[in-house]
Amino acid sequence: TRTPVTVTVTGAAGQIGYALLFRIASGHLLGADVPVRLRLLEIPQAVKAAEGTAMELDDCAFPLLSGIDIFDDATAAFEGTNVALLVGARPRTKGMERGDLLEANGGIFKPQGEAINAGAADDVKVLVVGNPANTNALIAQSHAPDVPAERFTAMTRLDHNRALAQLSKKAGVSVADIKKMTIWGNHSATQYPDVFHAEIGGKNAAETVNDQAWLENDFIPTVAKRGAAIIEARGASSAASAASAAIDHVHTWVNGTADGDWTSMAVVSDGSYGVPEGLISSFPVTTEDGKWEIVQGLEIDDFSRARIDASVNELAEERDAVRKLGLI
Ligand code: NAX
Repeated sequence: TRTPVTVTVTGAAGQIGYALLFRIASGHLLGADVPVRLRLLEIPQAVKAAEGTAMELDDCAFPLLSGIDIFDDATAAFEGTNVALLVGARPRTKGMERGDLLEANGGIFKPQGEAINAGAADDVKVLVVGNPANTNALIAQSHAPDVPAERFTAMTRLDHNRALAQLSKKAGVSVADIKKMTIWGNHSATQYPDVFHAEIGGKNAAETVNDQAWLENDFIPTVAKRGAAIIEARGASSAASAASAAIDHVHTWVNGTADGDWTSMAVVSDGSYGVPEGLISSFPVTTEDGKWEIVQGLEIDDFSRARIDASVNELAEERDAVRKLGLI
């Protein structure tokens, strides 16, 4: 039998954690033949709730789940970690300025980056879900100098999946018929969901839909503001869909993208498409053998250029702000 893969989940007692852990333990993260060992990290006040979730995980009798440990200390939680899912974060509360938000999250992601650097497995892969996800990933990455920068990623797969769903409805096709969707930039309202390179049944999606007004006034804002619409409808933020996207992100990273398709991941920029080197920005990426690569050579027209630049500028501002705060 295979050696279990160690997966650390932070914010394990939160609502995404609750939707995520059962899918990891049932084999959806890494595959139906890969045993997992869970390490859960929470703040001390939420450890008891995490213990409750662990009791339920026990009660599922998942054959692939080979153990669960719960921690309130990051150094211990990331010991030997192969896959780190950083979900816990400090939400923005009323009256909180952006600087306060970045600072509060720096207090979480700096020590977690240090802990990953100190104790994670050599092959560690990190996905940051907690917002502001791209910049939190940048903070963690900059405190893990011994871990290759490309192992730190942030989640835009939920935005990618939302874009697939919207386009499939508009075009009256299954999401499975759509390939090469792209989310560019920041996981925020400035993100740019790009259908100009997407394909529906092998044909260009933008040409197939041929409705620029829908694209500008419906598709892009609907995808970018979907998080707020879910809160409005559900009275709570996206949880099961966010967990599902996190599963997809890691599964694709580990198992590879299909031929003729790609996915969206926020990854450290090498300067591709004019995105400043070092920013953790969403790109079209292919994956193979546990490694990602930014898709090269796509033509970017003025419409797309302006939107990519706006989102990337926001990322640069966030980076400058956390630099000023001494967080990177
Ligand atoms: P919850 O507030 O339900 O859960 C967060 C959990 O994190 C809490 O249990 C809290 O105790 C824990 N936590 C706080 N600080 C911690 C620390 N230092 N170490 C370990 N655990 C800690 O939030 P939930 O709805 O689960 O959302 C989690 C994060 O995901 C939020 O930051 C949210 O904004 C973000 N999201 C990101 C998305 C994305 O696409 N990238 C989409 C969904 C979601 O909004």
